[in-house]
Amino acid sequence: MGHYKSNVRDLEFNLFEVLGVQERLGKGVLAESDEETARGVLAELNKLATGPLAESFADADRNPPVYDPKTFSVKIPESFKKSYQQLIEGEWWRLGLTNDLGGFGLPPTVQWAASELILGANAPLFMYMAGPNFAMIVDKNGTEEQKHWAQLMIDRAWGATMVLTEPDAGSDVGAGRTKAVPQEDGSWHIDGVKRFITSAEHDMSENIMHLVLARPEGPGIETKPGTKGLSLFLVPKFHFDSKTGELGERNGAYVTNVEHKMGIKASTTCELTFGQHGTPAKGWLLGEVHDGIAQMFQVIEYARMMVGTKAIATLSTGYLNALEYAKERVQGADLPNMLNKAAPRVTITHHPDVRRSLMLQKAYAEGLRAVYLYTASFQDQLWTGEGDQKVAHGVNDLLLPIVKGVGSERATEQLVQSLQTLGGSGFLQDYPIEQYIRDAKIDSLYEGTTAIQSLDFFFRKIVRDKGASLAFVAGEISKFIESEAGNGRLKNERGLLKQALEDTQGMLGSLIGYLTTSQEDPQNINKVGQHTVRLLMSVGDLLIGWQLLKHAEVAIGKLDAGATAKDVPFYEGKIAVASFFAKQVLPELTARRAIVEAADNALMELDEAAF
Ligand code: ST9
Ligand code: FAD
Repeated sequence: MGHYKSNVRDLEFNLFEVLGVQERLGKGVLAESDEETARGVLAELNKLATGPLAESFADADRNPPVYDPKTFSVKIPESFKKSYQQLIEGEWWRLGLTNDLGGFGLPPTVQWAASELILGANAPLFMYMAGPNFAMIVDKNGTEEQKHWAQLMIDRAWGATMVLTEPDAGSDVGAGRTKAVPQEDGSWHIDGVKRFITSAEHDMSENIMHLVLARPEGPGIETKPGTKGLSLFLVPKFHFDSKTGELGERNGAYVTNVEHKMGIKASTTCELTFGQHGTPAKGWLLGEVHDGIAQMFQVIEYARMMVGTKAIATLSTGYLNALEYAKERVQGADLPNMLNKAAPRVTITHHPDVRRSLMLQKAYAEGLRAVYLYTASFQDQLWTGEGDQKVAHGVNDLLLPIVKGVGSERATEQLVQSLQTLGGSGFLQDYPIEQYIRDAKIDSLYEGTTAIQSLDFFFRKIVRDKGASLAFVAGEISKFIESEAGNGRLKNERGLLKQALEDTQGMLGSLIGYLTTSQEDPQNINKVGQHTVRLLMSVGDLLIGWQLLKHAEVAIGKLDAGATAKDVPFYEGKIAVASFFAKQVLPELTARRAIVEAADNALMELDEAAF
């Protein structure tokens, strides 16, 4: 058996028993698919993920890609290439494409559920497949000629990258100095050094299209500081025939270093140097507008969803590995027999603390899965054009920093608990969890750190939105609280959810208050900045608590209607985990609210020397 333990049953529960995705299928842009197609895709991909994709997971970690500075090239390990080939040959890169570009005609909920399987089995494989998806953004924003390039990127399975970061411009993308100078032939010469660029060099595709943010400079061009002065350029590794895609000369964008990392070692993280090795790095402005940051955010939104889903996928397999171990490992006696030295030894699942930890891992794995799929259900509406598009847009935007920020933070934290379940054995490379921890840590760093997600959540997704999307979601939670959900059996839990909602609203109210008073005392905004991550994590817990209870409601209905023997433990688990989370996690929000309400600026007034 490979390392990857998927949870297709829970994916299907979310899609078909909770979200009712099947009702969307068979119409409009989804005319070609039905429930059977969607289940079929999950089943087929699950076979691939647990088999050939998972196979190179450990090998590519122990024998990572090798960089040759003489040729600026990278050799990817053979085992990993073999896994990648399976994805390409199966045309799985079509999954995320729109119909006109050759997609499978499945909605984002199903796309993300399917993506979880690849991301959980071997995430770098997914990241190398960026070409077709990024081509969609080229198609959306490009000139007529560039739309054809997008098709070439898809047809020829080119790789692609998103190129923002520089040594002095990480979170602060607007500090980027890479420049672009216009040429007479309509192209631009890109000049500068980018760092930490994922997949910028490898030997698995004939070409790589770099999507590069650079600052245009030249006669008649107004240079603006910050992100608003950046434009997006298409910079191919090899020049190509504009019609056929046939490769020409090497372009002057070279990978000049590949980083040695803690995890996701199979994924190349590259320094990418433009125009400094004797050959100009030619780029083409995407579309005809200098609106690079807005265009790049179309890529970033997709990538943030991917990073959150990756983290959650890893947590889920970490939990299931821990669970399997715990069911087998015999150690110690039952606590009630602790004084009887001759008492029978039991499996560790008998120990209350192991149960507590396993249930918490389950709560975050399944609760976060519910949150990312709930988020994707709004992307479904945008994909099909059904429903209130403004609401769908706003709620998707609101929830992305939760999926990415909370997903990655809780995954890292709970994966450490999965390892703990295995005792000393968890520390060994005989088990996958140590690699899961190393591979998942990046998720709270790239695509915007957690602090950046929390600032985005508060300032852009709540304040700038005037609370509209948040009010929509809070309204849905309130409806659930006031309903008879659970047929009388979730009454206490709905009460706990009500308190959690009030506590979160209390936290938010305090932060809005500090923001408002910062107009008179600018230092008050630092009180906001101290607590935005706390708010993000708390809203995350609120949403997880709510989603788990919604699942419990469905499970109660299924049990009452007479579920099959095979399904009974699954549904009972749903009720148990929801109740556990409501009783053991949601009450923590009351204390967090008190902390936010009592905020002061002592931390900010402290001299740096005292740290
Ligand atoms: C990175 C990549 O880390 C890591 C992994 C890559 C993996 C790639 C592979 C992907 C996978 C694909 C595979 C597909 C395969 C499919 C197969 C299927 C099976 N939303 O607030 P302002 C815009 S990359 C939307 O003033 P500052 C907006 O245009 C590096 N737009 O910001 C706005 O203008 P306006 C990632 C947003 O103070 C403008 O920006 N690096 C949003 O100038 C300015 O906004 C980062 O993420 C948003 N949420 O700059 C950087 N926010 O206001 C993190 C802003 O007029 N830093 N815009 O609308 C930040 O995000 C900063 O907050 C900042 C601040 C840079 C935005
Ligand atoms: P910094 O911005 O220096 O942050 C350091 C610390 O300060 C963090 O804890 C951060 O939260 C905090 N901080 C910074 N600013 C603020 C603020 N305003 N408020 C509060 N806290 C703040 N980039 C690409 O362009 N393309 C890629 O493909 C890509 N892939 C990557 C792959 C890997 C493996 C890695 C490690 C990075 C990758 N990156 C990529 C870069 C990544 O997006 C950045 O590392 C990330 O955005 C953080 O920037 P930084 O490392 O410079 O950290």
